[in-house]
Amino acid sequence: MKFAHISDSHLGGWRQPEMQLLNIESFKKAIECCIEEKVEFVLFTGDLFDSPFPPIEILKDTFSEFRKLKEAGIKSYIIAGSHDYSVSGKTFLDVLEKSGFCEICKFDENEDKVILKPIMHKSFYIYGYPGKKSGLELSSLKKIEIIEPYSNYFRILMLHTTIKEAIENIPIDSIPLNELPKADYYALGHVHVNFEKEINDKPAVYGGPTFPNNFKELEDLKYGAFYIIDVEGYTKIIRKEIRLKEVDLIEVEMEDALKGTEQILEILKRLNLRDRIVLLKVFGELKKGKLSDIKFQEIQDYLEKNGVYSFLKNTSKLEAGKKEIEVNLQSYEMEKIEDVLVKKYDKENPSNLNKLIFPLIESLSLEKQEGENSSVFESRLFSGLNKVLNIEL
Ligand SMILES: [Mn+2]
Repeated sequence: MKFAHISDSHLGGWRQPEMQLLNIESFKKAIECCIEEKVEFVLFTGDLFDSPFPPIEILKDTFSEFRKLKEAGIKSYIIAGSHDYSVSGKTFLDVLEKSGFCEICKFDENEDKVILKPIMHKSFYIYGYPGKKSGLELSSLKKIEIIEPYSNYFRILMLHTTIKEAIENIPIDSIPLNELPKADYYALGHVHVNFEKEINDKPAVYGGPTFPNNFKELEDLKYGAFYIIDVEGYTKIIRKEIRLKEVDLIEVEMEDALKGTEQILEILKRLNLRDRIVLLKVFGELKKGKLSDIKFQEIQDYLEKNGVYSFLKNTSKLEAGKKEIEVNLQSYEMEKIEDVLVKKYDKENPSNLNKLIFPLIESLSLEKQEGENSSVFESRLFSGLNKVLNIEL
């Protein structure tokens, strides 16, 4: 008997339309594979959606995928994640459940304890507790109890949180697995890493993401993934990579921004990047020119003409030389003025937080799209902000 574990799909995530498409296509691929493999059921361990109120187009696609599972006789069991959780308790996961496409894990919670109620599926007992914003689920997880199954049943514990074993020494709030009820399979979501480990002989697996969520994740993970778990005899964990497009990371060290465009184009011209995702990372300390001297639009036009699927850039490790502070404020370009003022401020008031100023300005300059309602826009805005501030993983 097999089941599948899908996590952190963040449907509706990504600002670039072609990346949003790839995100949903990756999810569809995972569902298609679950049907081909004839799994018993699929576990969704949170952040199915990127926000509690996803756009209609995303909902249409998602519902149609859940319908395919249902028509194939495959059950879907689900918990909310930190992104699709809402304080009011109302999310689109409830709509999915009410329309008969999935079952959300239930529990009783009071001040002293949290009792997880099992979903029983043949010889499986499936328990789950949702993730919340900013790791607020951790205090509840410390007081979890489960309604025990009959002895031979296979126990699955679904959680959307950070376990200590997955982050090692990074100072983030987390919970060690041995503080949780015993399970035969820990189906985890939240941290976007490639993590599968046996802890006390039992597998603990972060199931996602089904597609990387940002530049950094594309760089680290390249592709999305999900898992199939075969419990015939012994428990076998099979990682299924979802490779729809190849990813190329191009790193350019730069000293002279005035020659930057040329320098980058020269490198790109040597490569065949047709239909690939190009990640351009420019780093170094500028001795001449400034960031705005690099003509990224020209680079993008070149890549588009050569059939690149998507072009993403990251210049956060490109530091401006000291000269730049001298830029004349008489040049009325807004970006330049901001740049000068922020650098001046940073010099007078050094703080690590100053690094957040530009990412925050960029993130806050998000515009409401046509037909997008305020709550969707707001959650898109906040989700971007959270990423900048590293509130969510
Ligand atoms: Mn996530």
